[in-house]
Amino acid sequence: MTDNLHYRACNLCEAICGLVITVKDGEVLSVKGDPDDPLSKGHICPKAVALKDVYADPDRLRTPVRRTANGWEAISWEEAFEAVATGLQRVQETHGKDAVGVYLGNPTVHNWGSMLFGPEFFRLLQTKNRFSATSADQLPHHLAALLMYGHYLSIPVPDVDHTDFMLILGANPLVSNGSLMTAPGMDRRLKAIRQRGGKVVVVDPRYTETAKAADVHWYIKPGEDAFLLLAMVHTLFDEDLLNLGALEPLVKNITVLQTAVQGYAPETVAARLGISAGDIRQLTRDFAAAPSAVCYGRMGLSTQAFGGLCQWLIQVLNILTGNLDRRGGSMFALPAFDLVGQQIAKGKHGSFGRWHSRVQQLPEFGGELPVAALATEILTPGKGQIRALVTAAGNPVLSIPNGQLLDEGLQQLDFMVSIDIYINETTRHADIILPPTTGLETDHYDMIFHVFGVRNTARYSPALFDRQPEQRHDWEIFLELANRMGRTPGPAMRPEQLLAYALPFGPYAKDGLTLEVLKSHPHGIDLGPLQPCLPDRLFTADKKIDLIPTPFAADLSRLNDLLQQPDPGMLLIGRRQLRSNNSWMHNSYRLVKGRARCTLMIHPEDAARLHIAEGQEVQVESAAGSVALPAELTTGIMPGVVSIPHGWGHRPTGMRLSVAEKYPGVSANDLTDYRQVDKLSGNAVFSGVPVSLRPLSL
Ligand SMILES: Nc1nc2c(c(=O)[nH]1)N[C@H]1C(S)=C(S)[C@@H](COP(=O)(O)OP(=O)(O)OC[C@H]3O[C@@H](n4cnc5c(=O)[nH]c(N)nc54)[C@H](O)[C@@H]3O)O[C@H]1N2
Ligand SMILES: Nc1nc2c(c(=O)[nH]1)N[C@H]1C(S)=C(S)[C@@H](COP(=O)(O)OP(=O)(O)OC[C@H]3O[C@@H](n4cnc5c(=O)[nH]c(N)nc54)[C@H](O)[C@@H]3O)O[C@H]1N2
Ligand code: SF4
Ligand SMILES: [Mo]
Repeated sequence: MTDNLHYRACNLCEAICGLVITVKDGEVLSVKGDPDDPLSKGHICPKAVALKDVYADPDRLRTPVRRTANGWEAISWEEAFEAVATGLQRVQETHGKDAVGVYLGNPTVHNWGSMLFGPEFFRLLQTKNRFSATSADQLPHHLAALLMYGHYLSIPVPDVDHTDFMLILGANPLVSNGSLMTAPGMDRRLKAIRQRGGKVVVVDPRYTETAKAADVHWYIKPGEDAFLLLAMVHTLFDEDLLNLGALEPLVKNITVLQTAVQGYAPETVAARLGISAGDIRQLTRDFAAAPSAVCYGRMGLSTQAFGGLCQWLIQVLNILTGNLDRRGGSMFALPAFDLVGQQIAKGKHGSFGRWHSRVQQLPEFGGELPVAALATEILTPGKGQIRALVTAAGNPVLSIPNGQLLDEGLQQLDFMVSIDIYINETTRHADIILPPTTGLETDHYDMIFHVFGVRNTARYSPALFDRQPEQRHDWEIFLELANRMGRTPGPAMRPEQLLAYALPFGPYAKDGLTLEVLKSHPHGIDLGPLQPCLPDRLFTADKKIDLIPTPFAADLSRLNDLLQQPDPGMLLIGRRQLRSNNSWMHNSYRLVKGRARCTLMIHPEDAARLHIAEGQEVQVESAAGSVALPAELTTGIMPGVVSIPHGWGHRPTGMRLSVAEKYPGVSANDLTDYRQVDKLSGNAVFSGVPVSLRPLSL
């Protein structure tokens, strides 16, 4: 057989980079960036090569397994489906529908089969106990989008390729490769802003890779961003810098907003922030004066106690300066598979607060409850207690607050099933694991991340390798589970057929975009830069943007309470790493080899005060638990703040991850606390967790 070139989009993260893969005799020889992809233009990161490791990983499950007293035993799909249906039905018959919980992890949104076929199965389960990684991540963005633009996915993205001023808070796209901003190659894009005379400002408790690529970096104490943003909005009013432009007729409640921000003059909050009032005012003036500007905030802003307020205020800043829906500002993408348009056509906008979690009283969003409530819903007896769990593409033991507590909860369940490719920290508790195909074995069209593209593009990727007869795709698993849970039996359209069906109703049908056209463009198709679309794509009932929706206004009093609270001492934040992908790619040797990366970053001043030396083991303790890991002294972190990357903490036993087990690290989520949440949205808090440190003897 000769070398074969295969083009596909990487579905590991939001950047959806185009790849060129060389294959010979069923083996991947190389994975490179595709220079002809209109969005990624050749960009690639080290994880893409690991797609080949996941494909070939001997630890990966390819047939269903059942946990027995003597270890895991392979079973047939028929046996597995039967056991799952029986297990779930038995629990629901005895304890009610809500006794079955569901947790969906991050790769769900990177897998169109799961996106298309999962919902019917979950609907048939009829449980209110649904959870997903959303509430450990971007829930505050959805809340702001729902309350201001009328659909929870109407999240504007920075028009990075045309902006003159980018203010980045709590995001590190040079490592994460961008999030809620599908923008592969952010190093190149940020450089281009500066080359055309623009400016990049980063606000982050760490001097991150992105901060290094910016013109200006400010440190900020974790969890204080809402004060900075309020002071900036205050300054816009105070110094008459408002410039709504075309947005003027679309906004409402501007005077209510002005009154609400009156108490937050830069001079009032400066001392608390450690940023001078003059600097805050000047930043606001520069932002307002730039021909175009965009404020963007990601994980560092969402996963803090005031995530909701932060994401609302970012919208406000962009709107009041006329930068929403303007070239170079904050714009809405228009994807070929128009998920938002399709949902609006069905009258679906999203929902918030229709019910609350039983124990912690956290609000529902989009039919889901916050993950911070999952462990207590399993562990607290009473009506509505979760007694069986379905996990799909998730590893909550490592990814939700107080993972240790969840680990205990999972041991008490009557029944658990996981749809996953690995036996890991979470799935080791399952009774049955149903393993799907993954990565190179799946065809792919990105249903979600084109919604957040900084440019409109479309790309269909066929599977590189056929699935083996004994394997099943995620969508096939969900379809069969739905059949067993009461779906009207009968054939269903495959993902590819659903796409073929949807495109002729999509926004580019007029340009002749069909699946056939996509297939004949293996590098993807460029659909052009983002375009202004308001008020057409404003989905609120009155076609107005409320500048201060009531839930945000009400939450300001919780922020003000912070002013009375004593100094919490040392605060923990997280960090992402280029060669990690949340918790699940540490079984690829090429990604974990080298110096141990699960370290405690600490400023040398703090280290000296606490008698901690470089490399020394440090006991880190929070209200939730404690871990011990080596210190990494760096001036690239704010004094008073320490950082631990998440996704580590691999267990020594009970899993089938022979490489990851050798590079265990510790789990940051044994320190994060389910009781510390953004009470408004219910989102988990990973930034600003109070900790104490103690050096362990050398
Ligand atoms: N402390 C702290 N905690 C965090 C974060 C943080 O920054 N700090 N980040 C949060 C964020 S943003 C996120 S998104 C979550 C992620 O949280 P999770 O989604 O719970 O965790 P992942 O590590 O992404 O786990 C993915 C799982 O999917 C499986 N998998 C991989 N590919 C496939 C597939 O194709 N199909 C199926 N069915 N399964 C597959 C993997 O084996 C793994 O078990 O973590 C959150 N937790
Ligand atoms: N290599 C790699 N890429 C990834 C992932 C991965 O695990 N590895 N995960 C993917 C996922 S699921 C997601 S959601 C995205 C996330 O993408 P990003 O949000 O870009 O990634 P993070 O590194 O979490 O960036 C958060 C930043 O916020 C800072 N920060 C922490 N607390 C605060 C605070 O209180 N205020 C401010 N202003 N800043 C704060 C942190 O120091 C950090 O630099 O990345 C995706 N890409
Ligand atoms: S940046 Fe993301 S999409 Fe691009 S190659 Fe890396 S993992 Fe894949
Ligand atoms: Mo995420």
